[in-house]
Amino acid sequence: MTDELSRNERIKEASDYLRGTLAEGLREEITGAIVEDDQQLVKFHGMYLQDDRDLRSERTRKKMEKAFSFMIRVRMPGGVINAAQWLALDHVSRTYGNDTMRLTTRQTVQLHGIIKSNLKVTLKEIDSILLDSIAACGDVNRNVMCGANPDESATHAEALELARKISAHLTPKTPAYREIWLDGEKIAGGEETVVEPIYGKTYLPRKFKIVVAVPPSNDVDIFAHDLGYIAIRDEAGAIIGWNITVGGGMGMTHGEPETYPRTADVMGFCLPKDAVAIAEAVVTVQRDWGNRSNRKHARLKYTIEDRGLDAFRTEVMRRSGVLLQPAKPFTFTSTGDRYGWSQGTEGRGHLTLFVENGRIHDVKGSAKQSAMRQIAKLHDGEIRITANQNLMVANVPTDQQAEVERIAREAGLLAPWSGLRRNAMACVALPTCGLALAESERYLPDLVTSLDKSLSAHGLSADDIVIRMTGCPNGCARPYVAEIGLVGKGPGRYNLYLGAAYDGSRLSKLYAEDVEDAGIVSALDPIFAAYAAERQKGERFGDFTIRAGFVAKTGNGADFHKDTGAKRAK
Ligand code: SRM
Ligand code: SF4
Repeated sequence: MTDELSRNERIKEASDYLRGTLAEGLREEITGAIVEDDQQLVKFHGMYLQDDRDLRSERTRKKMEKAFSFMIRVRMPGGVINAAQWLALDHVSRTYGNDTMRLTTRQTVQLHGIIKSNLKVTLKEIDSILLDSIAACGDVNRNVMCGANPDESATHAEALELARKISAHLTPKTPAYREIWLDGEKIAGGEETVVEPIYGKTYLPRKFKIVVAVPPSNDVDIFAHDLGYIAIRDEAGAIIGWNITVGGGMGMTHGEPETYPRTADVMGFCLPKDAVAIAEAVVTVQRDWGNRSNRKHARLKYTIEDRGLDAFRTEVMRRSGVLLQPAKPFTFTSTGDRYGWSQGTEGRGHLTLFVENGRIHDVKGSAKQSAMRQIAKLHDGEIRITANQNLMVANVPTDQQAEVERIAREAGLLAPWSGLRRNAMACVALPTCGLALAESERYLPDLVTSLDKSLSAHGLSADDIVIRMTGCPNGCARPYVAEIGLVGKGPGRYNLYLGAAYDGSRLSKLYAEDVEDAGIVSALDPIFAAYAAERQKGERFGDFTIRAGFVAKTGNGADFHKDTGAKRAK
């Protein structure tokens, strides 16, 4: 491995705190794109340059430029917004976007299809509702997630407060966003320490992700993230501190075993007053220790594998001045959402809705976007986005509950009967994702319909089984911590992974490679049959596939690629 800095490092260094030539590029009318270096920088402002891949070959044939547009990802700590903010995002998506809103696996909204000339007006509207897209992408701390569990209102409020504090503390301080997108006045550059006291000029070696979880729900999939906080409560239910997890991540590359998903380690316990200091120390250690020459080895998970957890913990304690205590016991039970109504305080209720793969739009027979608009006009409380690409209408007064439920039911937003569909997630993939090797969001719903026939034949239709699909191995729907993981290998072909834990604490293992889409049901049907016939009381599907010998148990990290260990014939 060479120590030469990666190209992205040079782009960041030369960017004058993320300005690059973005302002000039926006004025360039001859193309719908921006220059390559700015394509990297614009991510730090929460945007990606994309093109419609369905139109690529036709446009190439006609010698036309690709159908370029931008995706904007809003920053929304804990996924919580109010109804007025929802309505504004809905308006923006229909006025400047492609008439859809996409709820993401990290509790926010993506707007797709915004052409270059509409970027500023869109971001100004977003700014007017006190939201922004700063650091929603790029080599910085991203949207901080927080468990959405509706049954734990008081604890949720505390967890959300921590998520918001960490988000505010780690948001880049460069004025570039305001200058470029909101026509703010140019503020003269200063010394590095003044402009970005935490990140410095070259920010982090790679993206960085933080979550806050409230057991027993692991709805945020804490073990898939760089840094996590697990709420530890006393007998009365009050939070007495946080267990800290570090070094989780999903991304890998097919055929490159030195890249792998990894579940986070529990590093210790801290008191509430020290939680933000720990976040800053973890981030700065990664800033200084992370690999800046090889972007495929730059995430915190590799820093921890290379340096060891003990050395990392010692350095975090040294920098923060916090003495981490041994981790306290905790139990997670599931990663899914708790659908339907749950009771909040003061007679208010929370309704968790099912949004298939997070896509909010109006199509024939299902007007989800219009329905959500109606709900947001009726309801003056919160709307929460969950880490499972779902929505919660929170704090609904008793007299509005029946009407909210009626609107949701008519739009198909109530949870379905199928245990598989209730626990399914797919990443965006085609046509907007430039890295997709196979379909995901547009294919998983049909696959679930086919798998449901098989499950139903074995009497398993209502069983909660977690299935996740991604169009490439980057893992945006966290497929390696799903009981059934399908990862795109090429058009119509997927790798099938089995054996992850239902509570999100264990990675899966490769069961079958390069399965054609038509073969997925026949690969899984005999395993469903065996599960129905042989499972022990309460045994989860992921645990069963290991005990029954379909795959070996994955320990951690590099172990992921080791022998599948299958003892049972396919
Ligand atoms: Fe992701 C890149 C979509 C969550 C790992 N991800 C992308 C890009 C931006 C493609 C690109 O770089 O050009 C995708 C845009 C598709 C599109 O058209 O919208 C994309 N990622 C998504 C979303 C929208 C998937 C979804 O269906 O919800 C999620 C947005 C989250 C958010 O709101 O911030 C999303 N991405 C994730 C997650 C899950 C998570 O964070 O909990 C992961 C795995 C966890 C992790 O980071 O390890 C993830 N995305 C990646 C990676 C691989 C990173 C790595 O370490 O190797 C890439 C590619 C990269 O960074 O080079 C990527
Ligand atoms: Fe795109 Fe791959 Fe992420 Fe899916 S997993 S959205 S295909 S980068």
